[in-house]
Amino acid sequence: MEYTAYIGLGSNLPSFTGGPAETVEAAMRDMEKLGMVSSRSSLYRTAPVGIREQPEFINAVARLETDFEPERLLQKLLAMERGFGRDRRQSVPKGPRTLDLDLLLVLRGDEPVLCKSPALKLPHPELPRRRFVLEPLAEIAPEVQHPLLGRTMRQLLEELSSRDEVKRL
Ligand code: PH2
Ligand code: MG
Ligand code: MG
Repeated sequence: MEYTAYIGLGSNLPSFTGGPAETVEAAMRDMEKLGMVSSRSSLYRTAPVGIREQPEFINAVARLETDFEPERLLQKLLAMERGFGRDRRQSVPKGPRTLDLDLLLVLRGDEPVLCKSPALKLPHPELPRRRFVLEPLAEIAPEVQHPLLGRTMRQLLEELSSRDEVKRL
């Protein structure tokens, strides 16, 4: 398939499938509709970053092989979020959500896709700062390079100063 996409999953509210862990598991299975999930991280229980007064998150990362180009894939992921009950009109940015699917990094063959449109930034600008992303990402893609920083995911994790609480389940 043409693209390899690393997708961050997050949930801190229940959905029709169950609690956040069940929701993330169900979303991983649902992603098979968009291509082939060729790798997935463990689940991580993580302390909320940004707005601290909200429930703990379950986070994970999946690697998806897909023929959808990144903007199209993003539309598909946003539709999946809605399918799990997320309503962006009635929620606070960075606040509690049933399902968050973030495009972190996309490769076309071996070449990273760079994107700076209002709707989509690739690689995800927050990736190097977020332990709840880097822990699961480094678990499945330790040697993958960040295309702008020239550091592998393992190195970015090692160099991360934030000590946000992240527990592998
Ligand atoms: N997502 C946010 C804001 N804060 N904190 C954790 N632990 N996990 C998340 O996925 C998360 C967050 C906005 O997308
Ligand atoms: Mg997010
Ligand atoms: Mg998001």
